[in-house]
Amino acid sequence: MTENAFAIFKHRFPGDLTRPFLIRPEGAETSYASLIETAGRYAAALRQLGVTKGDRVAVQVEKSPNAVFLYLGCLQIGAVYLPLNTAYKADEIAYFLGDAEPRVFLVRPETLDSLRPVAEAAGVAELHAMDAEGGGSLTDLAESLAPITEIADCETDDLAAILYTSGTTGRSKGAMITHGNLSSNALALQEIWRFQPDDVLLHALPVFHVHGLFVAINTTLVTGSAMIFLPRFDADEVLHHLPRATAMMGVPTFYVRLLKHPGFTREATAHMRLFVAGSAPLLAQTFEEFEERTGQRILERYGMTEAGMITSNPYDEERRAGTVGFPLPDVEVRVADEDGRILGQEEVGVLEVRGPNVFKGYWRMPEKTASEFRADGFFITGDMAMIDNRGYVHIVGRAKDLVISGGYNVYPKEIEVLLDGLEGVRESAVIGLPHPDFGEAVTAVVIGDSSLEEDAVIAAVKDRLANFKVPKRVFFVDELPRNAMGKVQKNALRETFKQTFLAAS
Ligand code: MCA
Ligand code: AMP
Repeated sequence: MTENAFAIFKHRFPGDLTRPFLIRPEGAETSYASLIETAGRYAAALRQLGVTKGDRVAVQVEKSPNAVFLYLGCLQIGAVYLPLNTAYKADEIAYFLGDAEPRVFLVRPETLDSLRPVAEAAGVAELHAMDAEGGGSLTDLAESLAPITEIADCETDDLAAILYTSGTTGRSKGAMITHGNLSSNALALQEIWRFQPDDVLLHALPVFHVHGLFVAINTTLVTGSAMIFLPRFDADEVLHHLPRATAMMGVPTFYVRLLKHPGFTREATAHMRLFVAGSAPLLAQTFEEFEERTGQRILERYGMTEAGMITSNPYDEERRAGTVGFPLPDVEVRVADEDGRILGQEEVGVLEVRGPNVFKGYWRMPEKTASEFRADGFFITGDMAMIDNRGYVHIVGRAKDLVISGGYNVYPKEIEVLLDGLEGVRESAVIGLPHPDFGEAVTAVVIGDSSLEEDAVIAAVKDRLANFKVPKRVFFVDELPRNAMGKVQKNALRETFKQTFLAAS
């Protein structure tokens, strides 16, 4: 049997294909039969555009049901799905297209003209638009064609998707995700989180990252269950749709915002069986407030683009605040020092992971890939962790210089390079500061001419960076704190400015 993830999902669809897969906010439902048909039409459209197995299909569109069916159509023909955050600006897109060389690039109608030269420069053969409702030239083509029913034969190791993640050097890396990565993770999550066909997942995450795309959608697909598909997170909307849901997945900011809502009560959540949190650390305070308010314990899990979901708190046993639980079935984790020496329980080091969830490597970066794997196949996550004497994994910090804001990753180097290029800036250091809503907020500390102003610096980078990467504050200093090696001490800067976003809350 093929190892194509779509085939593995489809094998688990409900016997009764009229059952709902996707429920829109206004109530319209799309059945599993309709999913199969629409994905098959997109598969046919991609074929018509010359897409063959292994070709990349880059997509920067609004969240819509059709965007999901297109993703599934890609899997079906063995094409490589390349989702891009809608916040990315033309400069960022130019890099991804140049690196991944997709055959097709699907954009929003409003960016079609501005991205055309970018796509042409990268040699993209087919540029199409998809609107917020999922309509446009590619959908028109899909609707004019008969759906493809066959599923491309794929091995576990064949590429299913490329997801870009920034790096400590400032250059983004395309994580190569395989069919085996997708199916193994979805099946493991279904099992450990006890998904059942009558579950209804409230889906309010974006669908261009692992959390909203793979964790939420693929787990639903292998269960044959339904999801309520909201275009974005909005606390009022979530509360409105909660009565019909049984489970929800979110970044910590979702739960912080829900707890601010007076309607988020024990009664409103009494029928829910599961709230999952991840993508960024969930504060123990949020976990506790949530339990006080609803009587339920959020289930926190831990993952990353390169390895999907890695660990999870248990469903039945104790869910412990400040921990991310145990490795998923078939996944091994260990804590090691910088030289790869394996450490014991309760010792802090870098977390390493091995298993069917771990990606194949970085696209066209064999050396970078080699440097992030140990000889025995463990991937070095860059997260500082400790495994306690009960086996719970604690993420205690990051060895990598990374800021996570509202669940989105921001690598300081990328912003520092831009800031350093501005007239009047001599040097910059970008840090994450505690923020009551986003968890961490991107902040720049700059040495430069006395004529520099905060608003002007922010305005100068805004057009070139996704909005979540834009510094929320810029501070000017005469010098940056350094260690004996001359390296900027970001811990000292974080300490100096730590009250910035907390004071006003
Ligand atoms: C929006 N803004 C942000 C963020 N989002 N700034 C910093 N961090 C953010 N995450 C900007 C907006 O552009 C706007 O700025 C201002 O902040 C306020 O916007 P607001 O309306 O509050 O934002 P929102 O539309 O409500 O979005 C916040 C959000 C969203 C709902 C938390 O960021 C979100 O959906 N995050 C989920 C991210 C996610 O799915 N991560 C999973 C990655 P301005 O007015 O200046 O434009 S996968 C992963 O990490 C691994 C694998 C894992 O373990 O899951
Ligand atoms: P990404 O590169 O977007 O896939 O983000 C992955 C990173 O998010 C991980 O390497 C961690 O640093 C962080 N992360 C994800 N889940 C958690 C969690 N539950 N607790 C702490 N950090 C997390």
